[in-house]
Amino acid sequence: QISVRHIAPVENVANVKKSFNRHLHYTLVKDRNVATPRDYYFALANTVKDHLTARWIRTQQYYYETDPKRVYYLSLEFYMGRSLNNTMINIGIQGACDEAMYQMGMDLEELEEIEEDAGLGNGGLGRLAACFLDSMATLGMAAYGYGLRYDYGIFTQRMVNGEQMGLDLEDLEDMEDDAGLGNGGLGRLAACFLDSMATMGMPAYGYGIRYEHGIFTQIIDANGEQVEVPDDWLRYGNPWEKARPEYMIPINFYGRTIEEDGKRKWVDCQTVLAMPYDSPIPGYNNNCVNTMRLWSAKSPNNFNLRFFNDGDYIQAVLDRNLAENISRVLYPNDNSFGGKELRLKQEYFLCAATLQDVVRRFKHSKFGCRKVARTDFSRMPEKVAIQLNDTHPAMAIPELMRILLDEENLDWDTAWDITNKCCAYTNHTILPEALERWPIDLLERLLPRHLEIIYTINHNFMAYVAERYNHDQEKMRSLSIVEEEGGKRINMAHLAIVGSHAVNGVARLHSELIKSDLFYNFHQMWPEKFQNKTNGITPRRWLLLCNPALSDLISDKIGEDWIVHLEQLAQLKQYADDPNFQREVMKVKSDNKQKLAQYLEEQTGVKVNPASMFDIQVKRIHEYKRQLLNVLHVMTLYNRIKQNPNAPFVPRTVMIGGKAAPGYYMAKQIIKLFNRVGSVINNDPVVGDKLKIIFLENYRVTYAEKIMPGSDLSEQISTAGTEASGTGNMKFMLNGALTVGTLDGANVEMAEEMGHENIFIFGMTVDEVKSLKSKGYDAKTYYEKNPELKQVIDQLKSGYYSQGNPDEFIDIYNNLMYHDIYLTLADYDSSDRTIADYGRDIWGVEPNFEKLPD
Ligand code: DL6
Repeated sequence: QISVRHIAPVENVANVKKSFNRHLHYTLVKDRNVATPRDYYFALANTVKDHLTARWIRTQQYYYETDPKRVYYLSLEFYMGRSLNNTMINIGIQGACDEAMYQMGMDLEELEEIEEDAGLGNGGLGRLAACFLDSMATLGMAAYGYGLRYDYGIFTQRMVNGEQMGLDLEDLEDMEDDAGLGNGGLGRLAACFLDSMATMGMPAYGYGIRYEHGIFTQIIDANGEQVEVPDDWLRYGNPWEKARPEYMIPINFYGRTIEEDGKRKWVDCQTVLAMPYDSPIPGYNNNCVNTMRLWSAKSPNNFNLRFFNDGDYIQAVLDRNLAENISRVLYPNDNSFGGKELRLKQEYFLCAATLQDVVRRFKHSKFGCRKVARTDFSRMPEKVAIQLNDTHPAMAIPELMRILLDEENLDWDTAWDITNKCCAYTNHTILPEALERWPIDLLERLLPRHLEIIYTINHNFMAYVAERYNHDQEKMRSLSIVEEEGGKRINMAHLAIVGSHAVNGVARLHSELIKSDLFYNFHQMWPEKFQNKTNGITPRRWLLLCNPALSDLISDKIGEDWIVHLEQLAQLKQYADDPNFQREVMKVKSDNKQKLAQYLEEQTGVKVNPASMFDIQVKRIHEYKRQLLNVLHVMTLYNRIKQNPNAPFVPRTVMIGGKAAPGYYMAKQIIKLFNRVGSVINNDPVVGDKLKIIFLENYRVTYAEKIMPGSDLSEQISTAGTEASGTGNMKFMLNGALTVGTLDGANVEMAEEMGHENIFIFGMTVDEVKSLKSKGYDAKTYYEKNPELKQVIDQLKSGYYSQGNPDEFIDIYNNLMYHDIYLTLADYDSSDRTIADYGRDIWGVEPNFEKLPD
């Protein structure tokens, strides 16, 4: 489905066809007799890339000539998804490509489906980085995304019972249906005899009946558990990237520091090479093409010299893998700090490679000059902005210091001033378990020179704090970059704040919480550093690309400026009461739901009623996001249907999708519970079409593009104060879904923007959460007060959804009842709370919890 607003000029279509055929022959070395759909996809991707290349080179030349301030967005994650459709749209050739494929007997959408997602991210933080690249290119900024080119992105999620294999011969064999025209031994004996008679060359015939239906199929209910399959996204090659081996950069690890001629030196290091791969980032309709540069680790030829010297050549070659493991795989943790040495290597590898590039570009960029053109580093902040996407790339601060001090020979104060003015830090979470705190002994081994620099930064900073706060020890302890409790560690957020000139949160509420709680003392000291930058999403991918029918309808009414100036959507207000427009909008939604229903049936086998309300929660599975609250709600709806099957009920299809971090037991239990609840409800004839439960397996960027346009209800139900912003909430909203949500993250601003009458806000506010926690939250009181809640909790405990096995979900039960820091039960009957508030504050009526006599 593509936009039908523009007719492609014939010559463009002819060009696309010509270029496509040329690539099929000369790039893929295939003709139409042997080419596979994947070859066609690659031929088309290369064709589209051809259209980008001149713009890409010209943009970079333009930057080189005009020498604008460069923005460097450093991120361990770029969750890009697919590029083909986005590129075609942004450079305005989607119509021509569609027509060309059609004329050659192919379907553009089918080819698009062949592209692997570039899944180099976990969730919101990585997708935000990808959206920002699109926006920076569209706004004509000289921006670069710098990250890692992981060989394996975020794992593929499968729901299985037991072992899961990759696609192999056995899998394919399994796809063949059994000819099951027998009951057991007797029938199988007959089949064996046929084989034997044929093998013995007997002129034999088996005669029987061609039953329409053979022996019934027994469906063993899958366990509903997540297993992880590696995401080998580069297996067939990546048509969008360009390797640049000529710009490979050495990166050092380990070793020791010495003093030489009055200067610190880092010596005896192990070196790994960083190889850049560049991908184009086209702006929308502005001919600007920026660069995302991802680094891949390459072993140097002299890696493991010791083995070479011992003559163990084979071992030395095999060990090259060890160095290259640095960029092997994305750590699949979202909002949690794993603390692994390899992860620290990844973080430093990105920072060191990127900063060498940044400094080189700074020195060399001046009116096309090949020689070193700039030596005055004090001007660096005029030309360089480095944005740290969370603390993951915070080693950029000591690394930039190291380069300026040890390699460029600047004095400490000048180097510190430059570093501070260039760097800025975005915080994406206040969850304590996500905050990075690297143990000193690890840093000392891996990056000894950087630890020295961090110590000096902290020493100077502590001197400042001491002077400012009259040597207040408690203040000094709470602000220090070096933490002493529970083993010495470096608090990376503190390092990032001290080393940056700006610190921002990602939604108004979150930015306030940073100031009042997480970084309270820092804010007291440096209020001017703290800012808010509420997250956003690119309307190109999240409306224009994924929902062409709605985009066309909008453009027909208000023109196309909204694609770059989203605030223009407000013009649609004038049509809000127009019945024709309403009908057209509803028609688009219903077509999108139809399409989604069909896709879901193909994927899951569950028949979905497209007229039911599509109630969707898609995001990483995490206790704070409270998918469990959603599950409890589903269980409640089920009980209500069972109790009164003939009562009127708005049919609902409840969908949850998202990956659990592989080591996150509770998140995996939640997935399992949802699937178990689903298999009970979906197979209960009393329920029929009224309620269907679907787990959306392997939720990712591409899946989100299919889901958002067909959504009715968007679930954004985190405990107030825990979700920094959320961006899925915005994607749903842009596609016309209503939101049921707590006053958390960006929901707060969304509610203001759309008006509280257009959003279902429920649950505790941040202040209510705080006061409940300080009073002491006791889940039992909620459980005892609400009979519906009691029923679902009892069912959870009794094995109602686990074939009578009470142990299966006992950990969820115990967690909900005794250790739930996310206060799930307190928000369960939130409509009761709302009514109680109305009663007290407006109607003057107190709620009464006395049971009336039977
Ligand atoms: O800012 C992007 C995104 C927010 O929308 C989510 O609310 C937040 O949970 C997420 N944060 C992380 C934190 N990871 N670390 N560190 O992913 O950021």
